[in-house]
Amino acid sequence: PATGPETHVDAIVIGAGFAGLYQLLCLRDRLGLSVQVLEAGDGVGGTWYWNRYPGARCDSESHSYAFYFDEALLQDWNWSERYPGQAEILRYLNHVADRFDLRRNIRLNARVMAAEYDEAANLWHVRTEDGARYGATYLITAVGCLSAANIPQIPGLSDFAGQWYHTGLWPHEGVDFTGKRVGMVGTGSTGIQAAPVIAQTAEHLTVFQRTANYSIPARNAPLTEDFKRWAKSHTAEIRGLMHASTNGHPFLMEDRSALDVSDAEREKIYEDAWAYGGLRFRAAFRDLLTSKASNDTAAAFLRAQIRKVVKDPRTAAILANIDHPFATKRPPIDSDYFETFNRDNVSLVDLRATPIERITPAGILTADGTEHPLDIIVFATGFDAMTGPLLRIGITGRDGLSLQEAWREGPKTYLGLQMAGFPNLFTITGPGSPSVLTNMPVCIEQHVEWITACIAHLRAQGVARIEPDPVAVDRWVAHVNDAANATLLPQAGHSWYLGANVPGKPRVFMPYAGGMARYRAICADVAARGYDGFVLDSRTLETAH
Ligand code: NA7
Repeated sequence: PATGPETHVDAIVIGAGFAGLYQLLCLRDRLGLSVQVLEAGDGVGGTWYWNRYPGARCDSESHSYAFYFDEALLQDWNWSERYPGQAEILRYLNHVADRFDLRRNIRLNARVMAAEYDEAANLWHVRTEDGARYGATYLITAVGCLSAANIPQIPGLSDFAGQWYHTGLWPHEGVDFTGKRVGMVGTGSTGIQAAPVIAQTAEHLTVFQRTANYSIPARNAPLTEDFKRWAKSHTAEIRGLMHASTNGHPFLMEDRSALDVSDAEREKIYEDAWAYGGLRFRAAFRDLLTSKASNDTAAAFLRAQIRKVVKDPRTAAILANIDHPFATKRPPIDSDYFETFNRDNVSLVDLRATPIERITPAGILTADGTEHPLDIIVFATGFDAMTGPLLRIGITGRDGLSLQEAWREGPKTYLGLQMAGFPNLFTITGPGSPSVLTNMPVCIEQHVEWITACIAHLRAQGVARIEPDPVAVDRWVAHVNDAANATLLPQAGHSWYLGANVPGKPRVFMPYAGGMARYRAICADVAARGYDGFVLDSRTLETAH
C-alpha cells in the first residue's frame, strides 16, 4: 500500500470499539456514505480488545453496558453476570460487527500515523503505519479516552531481567503467574481488579501503592433468569433512566443530603449501599460530590470498612491513608481487593513513605534501600487519558496547525465534539465531553447520533465544512471549568481527570462534569438553533479560493 494511490471515501473513522462500530453503522446504513474504519488492533473491540489483564471487567452493570439503538439486539443478547467480563464484552462487540455486517468496512492492523487537513481540496488525508493513504471529507476519531498506555519512566526498567507488562497492552496468550514473584505498580480501578486474581496463582504478590484509594465491593454474581426477563421487558424505561441520569447509569441520585439525616440513618444507608455494591454507592446522597462535609461522612465510612476488612493494622493504615475526597478520583469497585491483603502471599509497599528509586535486574529498589525481588512486574499505571490518544495520532488542521500546538495549554474543544481550526473533524468522547464520568455506551450513542445528524444536515444544506467559532470554544472551555469547580472533583490534585498522572501534561480538568442529562440538552439545543457556535461554510471550493 505504501506506493498505492489514495483511497477516497466520504468518511474515515479511527477505531473499532463501541464508538467506531456504531459510527460506521450510522454513516453507512442511515446516511448512505462510503466509510472506511481504520483500527490499530487485529480485531474489533477497542478497550476490550486490549485490556485482557486478569480480572478485567466493566464497572457498569451488564444490562446498561450495551447499545440501546436496536431493540432486537437488546432482546437477542444475553449477559451472564451482573458486571460483564472482558471476554464477554469482546464477544458482544464481535457479535455486533457480524450482525450489522460491519467488518467489510473495517481495516484491521491499520494504525493511523498522520491525519492532515487539505483546505484547497476540503479533504482529510490519512496515513496508516503501513503506508496506506486515504482521503475523506469527514474524519471521526473513535479512539477512546483510556487507550494510550502510561508506562512510567522508571530508571532501570530496560535492565530488568524478568518480564514486565502494562495492563492495557496485555498479551493475548495470557501470563502465567504460577510460582512467580509478582510486583504490581498502581492501585486504580485496574490494579484493584487485577490484584485479587494475580494473588490466586502467584507465589507472592507485592502491591506498590502510590495513592491509596477507596473501593466498594462490586458484588458480582450470575444474573438470575428473573432479572434478565425484567431487563428485556423494560428496555424503554432503562434507556429513559440512563438518559435522565447524571452519569448515564440506570439509577438516579437520591434526592437527600448526607447532612439531613441522623448519624444512625446515614450509617444504615451506607451499610445498605455497601451491601448492594457497585457505583451506585455514590448516588446514596445527592451532595457527595458537591459538599465536602457530606463527602467526609462517606469517606469516613469507607476508611472504616478498610480497617474492618484488613487484619494487619499497619497494612490497613496504609490502605486507608486516602488523601482525596471520595469519588474525586474515579471510584473503583472490586471483588475481594482489601481481603486480598489478608493472604500470606500478598504484601503492600507504601510508595509515599518509600518511593521507587529504580528498577534493578532483580526487582524494584525503594528509597529505604530495600530491593523487592521480582520475576514479573505488572504496570497497572493507567493511561495518558482523553488527550493522549488524539495527540498520538499526529493531527494537523488548517494552515498547518498541529493539535499539539492548539492544545499546548490543555485541550480546547466545543462540546467535546470539535476543535477550532480542524474543519470536519469530529471527536467521539473527546475532552470537554462527559465521557469518562459516565457509563460510556450511553455517552457514545449520544455523540455518534449527534455527529450523524450534523453530517446529514451539512449534506442536506450543501455545507462544505463545519468547525467551531473560537469564541464558542473559549466559552465551552470556561463552562467545563466552571462545571468542575462546582464539584469537589478538582480537589484530587493527583487525578488523571486533571492530567496529573502524566509528567509535563497541562493541569486542566478534562471531562465535562455538568452531567449527562444536561450535556444532552445543550447539544440538542445547539443543533436545534442551526448549530449555534459553529461556523458552517457553504462556499464551493472555487469561490473559497
Ligand atoms: P488509573 O486510575 O490512572 O490508576 C493508575 C494507578 O497507577 C494509580 O494508582 C497511580 O497512582 C499509579 N501510578 C501511575 N504512575 C505511577 C508511578 N510512576 N509510580 C507508581 N504508581 C504509579 O488507571 P487504571 O488503569 O487503574 O484505571 C483507568 C480507568 O479505566 C478507570 O478509572 C476506569 O475508568 C477504567 P496515582 O494515583 O497517580 O498517584
